[in-house]
Amino acid sequence: MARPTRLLAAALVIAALLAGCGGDGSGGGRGDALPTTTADAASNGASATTSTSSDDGSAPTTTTDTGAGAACPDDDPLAAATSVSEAALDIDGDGVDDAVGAGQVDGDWVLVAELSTGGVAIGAVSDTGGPVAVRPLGGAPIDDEPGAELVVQTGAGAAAFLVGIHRLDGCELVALQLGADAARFPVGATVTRADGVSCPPTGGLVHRSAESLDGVTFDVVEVRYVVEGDDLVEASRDTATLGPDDPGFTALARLDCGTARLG
Ligand SMILES: [Ca+2]
Repeated sequence: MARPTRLLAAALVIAALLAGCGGDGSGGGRGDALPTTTADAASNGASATTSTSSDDGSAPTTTTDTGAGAACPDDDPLAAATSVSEAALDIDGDGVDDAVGAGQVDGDWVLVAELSTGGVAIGAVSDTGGPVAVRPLGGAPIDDEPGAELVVQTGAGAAAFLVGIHRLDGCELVALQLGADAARFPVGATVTRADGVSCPPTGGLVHRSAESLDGVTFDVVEVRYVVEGDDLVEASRDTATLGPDDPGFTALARLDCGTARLG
């Protein structure tokens, strides 16, 4: 049986984790402490982008999957949106930050990236959780295409935020899928549970899920995903048992994806 003093210590540790991830249990109030993430810059280096141009008449047209912002429309649907929030992130991979925004248009959450290579890319967040505004948080390179993937806050609960990932595909900001649904990962902690997400420099995405019976020692499952098309595919799965003195314990509930910041 766990002694009360150990439970108190565990509660203090979890409180520290919550402060570190910006979640205070109030469901995503703005201005909370930011996570202490230290990740590499989101840009993965400049990559020349090619604007498609048509020759006279019959030249075959070639389209690229990413980065061809010049081929995208200029209309910005956020011009008429409410609850707009913004972030800067190099999504098209030319080494220059793009202006990313999220807002509500006729009740639907819309993502927009004004690409430095020209034009506007648009996406949607259709599956939200909790009464919290959808927000672009920044991001990191996750797939093997040029540019960073966008981490989006898609909801929040009592002790955790929900984050999803969008990638640029042509002129669309497509939500990465996990199984049949858009991927959504919790980030946060209670006394007996912690969830965190990392974007390793080598690419892919890691979700840590930790549970505890006594609030002191946590059984951790760490799943690494890689991107195949628009899908997150499990590449490896590791388990560990961590206590407060183990390296990595205080990172269990963090969001550690490039420039992405909760709060
Ligand atoms: Ca850019």
